[in-house]
Amino acid sequence: MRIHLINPSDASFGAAVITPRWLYVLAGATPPESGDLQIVDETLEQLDPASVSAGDVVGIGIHTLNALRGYEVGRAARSRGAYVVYGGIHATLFPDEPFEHGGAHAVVKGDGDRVWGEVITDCHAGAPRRVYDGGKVEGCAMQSARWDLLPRANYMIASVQTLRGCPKHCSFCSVWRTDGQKPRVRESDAVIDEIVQLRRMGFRFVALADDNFYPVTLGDLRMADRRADRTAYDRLVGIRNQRFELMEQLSKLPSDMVFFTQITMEAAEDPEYLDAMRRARIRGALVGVESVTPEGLKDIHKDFNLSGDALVERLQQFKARGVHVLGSFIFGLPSDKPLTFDATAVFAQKANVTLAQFVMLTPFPGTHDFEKWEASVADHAPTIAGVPVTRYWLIPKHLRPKVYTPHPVMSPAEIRQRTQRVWDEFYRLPLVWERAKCVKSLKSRVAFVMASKLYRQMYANTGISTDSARSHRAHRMTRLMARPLVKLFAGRPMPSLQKAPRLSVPT
Ligand code: B12
Ligand code: SF4
Repeated sequence: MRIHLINPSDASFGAAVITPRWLYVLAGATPPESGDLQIVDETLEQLDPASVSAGDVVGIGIHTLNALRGYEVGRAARSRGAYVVYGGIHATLFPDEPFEHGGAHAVVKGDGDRVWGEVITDCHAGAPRRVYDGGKVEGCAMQSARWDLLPRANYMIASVQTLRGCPKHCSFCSVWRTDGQKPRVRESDAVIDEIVQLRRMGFRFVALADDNFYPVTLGDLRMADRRADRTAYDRLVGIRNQRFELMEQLSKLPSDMVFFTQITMEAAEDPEYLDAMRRARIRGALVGVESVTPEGLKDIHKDFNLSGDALVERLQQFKARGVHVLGSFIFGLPSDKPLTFDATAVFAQKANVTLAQFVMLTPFPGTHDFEKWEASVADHAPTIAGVPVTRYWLIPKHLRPKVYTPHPVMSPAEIRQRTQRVWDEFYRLPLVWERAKCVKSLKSRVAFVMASKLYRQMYANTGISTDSARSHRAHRMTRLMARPLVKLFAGRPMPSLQKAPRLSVPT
């Protein structure tokens, strides 16, 4: 009997940018006596259903946009007699759906770190429960990943989590609900152990795949400090100290390592924090700029962000302190106008962000935006292929709309076209080459240009470049670029790298 862990994807490229962490965390949570483990990341290659046999346990992790493919995989596995178990954010939010569409025997809600072993035991006994609640595992109990099982040659960047949860409550994001608003910080030693293991395997680039790397702001501290009861203040100071301790340990790792993460822009007010990030070689951070207008920020409950010149200044602070910004922008907010697109394109240049993504507002389940939208269409939601649009992830991909919420002044087609134009403008070759000056050697500049182009190919998902022949060409190009990029991103393996008490780097 075997255990299969499957990361579903419609598109496979032979190589991928970032390791899907959940696969290797669940591999770590799989009791060794459970049987052989087969890990399939469909962003590399599709599952061969013949590899699944009767009595096997098949774990499938789904987020909203790959749920439909996940259900297809689950039905195929069930028809071969396997036990089919779903987990991940989408299964957590819609625990009944995998039974209806994906041939599920069981669903795990929340974190799989602790509960996965129990699920396997129940399946082996022939009696899985319908729903398991894995809850929100505390930082000290989070499972480390089994990187020894990773096909090293297929990934550019590894992913390690240092905390889960985010204290904010942006209207388009579900993380603060599913992962909680209380940051759950992992122990630095566990994080560093994983990174040392990854460096031994030759990974130089590591994504710190946290929801928000800056969980305690100076404003939070000031507010807590005003209270007579010191509990909250002491807790926040404790979390802040843990962050500095982690960054101190990261700074002791080999000097060619590069980390990046996701962070709120409030970190720019905290030079001490940014300096610690630079010393830790956290060279890049995705910053959710979202909108360049105050009205846009209000639309999404992100009043803690800035707009206008203050925003430019804030983003430049990151760069001034050695942290490059991947600016993330959302188009299609209710207050957006045609001019907003041009203003955003100009802004991205002016703020000198190193990379950028321009996403179209998508009502993801579990968010305020989704609830508002679902309530607004109530029981008269239009249907496509028999599926109400409020369950858009169940609509076959080629029929799925790209814009869902009606906009007061623009049509969906206009939002898509304008968004695509901003992507195209930002990733024009001469501009990318100019931005590539942020790295020194010619090899690094070439890697930067290729990575920028690949990023654009993979994430400019406006539906315009993904139509027809252009989509096939883009797909082929991505496949061709992915392999050489893995090589360009790789570092020298350091099999004898040691940690503790202080890292000694072999010469
Ligand atoms: C890192 C990250 C990325 C990275 C890397 C993705 C990768 N290859 O791993 C990048 C930048 C590429 C990315 C891209 C996108 N992402 Co993303 N990403 C994340 C982030 C911050 C962390 C994911 C992670 O590694 N977590 C660590 C692992 C260990 O945790 P986990 O996945 O939650 O798994 C645990 C449980 O869910 C459970 N579990 C998971 N699977 C299974 C399966 C079984 C069988 C069981 C038992 C349990 C189980 O157990 C695990 C251990 O506890 C999450 C936020 C989050 N909190 O999850 C968003 C998140 C998953 N992303 C999100 C989105 C929207 C996207 C994009 C669509 C963004 C965009 N507009 O382009 C793209 C989609 C890419 C794609 N097609 O897959 C949303 C998904 C929302 C949703 N409802 O689906 C999230 C939740 C963020 C958010 N703001 O809401 N992402
Ligand atoms: S700051 Fe980021 S992770 Fe936190 S709620 Fe907002 S979008 Fe989500």
